[in-house]
Amino acid sequence: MPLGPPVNTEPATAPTGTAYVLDSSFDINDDAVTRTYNWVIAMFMFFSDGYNRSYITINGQTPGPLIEANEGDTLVINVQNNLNDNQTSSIHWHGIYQNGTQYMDGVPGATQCPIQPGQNFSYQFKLEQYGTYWYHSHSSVQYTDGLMGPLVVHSVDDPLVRGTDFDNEQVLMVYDWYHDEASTIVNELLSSDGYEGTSAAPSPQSGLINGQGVYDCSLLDDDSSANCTTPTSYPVFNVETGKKTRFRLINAGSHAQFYFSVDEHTVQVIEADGTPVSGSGDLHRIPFHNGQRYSALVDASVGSEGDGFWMRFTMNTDCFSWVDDTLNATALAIMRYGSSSDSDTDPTTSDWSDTIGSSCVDLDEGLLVPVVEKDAVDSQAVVAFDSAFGTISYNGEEYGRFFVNDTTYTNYIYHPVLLGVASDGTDYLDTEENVTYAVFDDDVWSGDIIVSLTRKDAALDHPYHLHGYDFQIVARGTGELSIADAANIEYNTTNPLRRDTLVIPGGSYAVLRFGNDNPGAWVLHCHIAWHLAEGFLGMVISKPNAIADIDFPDSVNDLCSSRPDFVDEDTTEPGRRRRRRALPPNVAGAQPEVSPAPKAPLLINKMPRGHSAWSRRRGGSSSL
Ligand SMILES: [Cu+2]
Repeated sequence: MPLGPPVNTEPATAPTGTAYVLDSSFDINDDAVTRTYNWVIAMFMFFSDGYNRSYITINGQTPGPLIEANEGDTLVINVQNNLNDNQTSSIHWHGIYQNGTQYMDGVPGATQCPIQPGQNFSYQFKLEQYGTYWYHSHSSVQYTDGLMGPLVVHSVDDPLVRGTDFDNEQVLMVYDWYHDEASTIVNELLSSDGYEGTSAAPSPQSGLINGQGVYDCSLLDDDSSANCTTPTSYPVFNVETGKKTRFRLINAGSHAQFYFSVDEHTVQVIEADGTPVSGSGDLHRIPFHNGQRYSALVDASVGSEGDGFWMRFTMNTDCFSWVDDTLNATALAIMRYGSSSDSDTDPTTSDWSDTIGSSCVDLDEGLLVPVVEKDAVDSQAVVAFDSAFGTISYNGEEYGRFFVNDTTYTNYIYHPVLLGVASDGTDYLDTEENVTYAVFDDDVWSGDIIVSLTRKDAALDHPYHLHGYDFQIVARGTGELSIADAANIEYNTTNPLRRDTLVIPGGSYAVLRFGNDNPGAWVLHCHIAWHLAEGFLGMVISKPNAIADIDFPDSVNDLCSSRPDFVDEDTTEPGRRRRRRALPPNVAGAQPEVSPAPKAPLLINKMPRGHSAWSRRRGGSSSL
């Protein structure tokens, strides 16, 4: 199929109105069906928060279409990549186990080769879980530019029942937004100069809620403000007077942890990353970080028909290394009683008085008790991941990178590890030294992953996401936890919280226990898109012998064989390591400059104490 224009000039659309409202007519008792979606990925201009720039869209929409299905259904998503400039793509289904369809996890370099421009790939998998999930590109930083959307799975087994526990449902996708394209930011971030002079993750400009926001253009200098028109109204979300709404919160962001609150309304958390929970009590604010989801129950019994209350989505800037003065840190929306979409009458309500936390941490897990109880079983294997920020030297220049167990992830997108292990067994891992692996053998049915943020990465907090599983958080603590010491600590094995994304604060560790029952190559990474781009990823290999028995569909093998001849087999991603001005022009048919392939051992220089990248950390310590 021929590609369209590089950027479509007509504006993209946001999922306004009822696009993300779950309809009560959706029958969760239906027999299992196959649901088919046809998506075209392309770039459109848009101005969601008032600032005009390009977005990566699905069928012209950003964020993308809601997928709503029942447990037991099979999803078929035909993805047509119509991006130009040789941009390959992929879609990852965040939190979906993919047990038996490991090659559909959507991670180039781990579970598949990427989808070529002009190519169509069909993701097909069965849903064997329920809850609030989302999907996003796992190619470069495309999701930061808008290529993502919500995925909600119902089940007759879900203890949270519409009509009993809540009356209405609404998805709220919330994310930090950048006025520079993410591809531009990441190219500079990975260069020796960094972005805005630093290799620390960038500060966003605003927050979007379901693709809508209000940016104060006066924060920009004259050059940029010519491209910016401050919107005159806020997004409106309706609630039924006297009824309970389940807001399915998804942090689809790339850096910012958000606090969610509604003026004069307490909220209860009833689901965390697909796990129904109880015990949160009445909260004023809910913090949620990149990749995390919560269902927040709001009882519309405070006001009366037509009343409006501010909904606040406030970034926790304590999670940032530096804050730009162009940041609008709070995204506002109007929660309006009844069906009026009036966006002209602003609420006059006041925020809760409790301050936004001064640390970058999860909602207390003690408040999130799984309703479907599951005690942790003893683990038979334990691995330890630590992380570090440092630099690599290449051709006389220094580049800021993250390291997991002293290896900075270099993603060879045409060497998917799953396919390599399937053909060569774990010997394959000895030939690919671009990532840290942890192998959980076939006879292990429960494993522990220790993640420590202490040794050389004690200054930052990271939201960790594991693919292929949810895990039980069986321990947290301060300092570093070695494998030897892990035998001597106390574990919380009584119905611990299960989730797939957690925040690990700097200077601490967490122990993640998982059932090793899903053969595959599962990435474990920081969900801050910028940290991932800088190499913050390790890999968990589950049941290597079972991987050898996987029967790959032809379509998956074809992705690898359809690499064009002019594209190097050792292409890495994200590429284009040079400064923006030095980048070669994107000529049709030409491949952007490939990153140097650091297969030889790299000289690793740990970043010295007080380096400028961290000394800009706002209000925090700069010590490493
Ligand atoms: Cu991180």
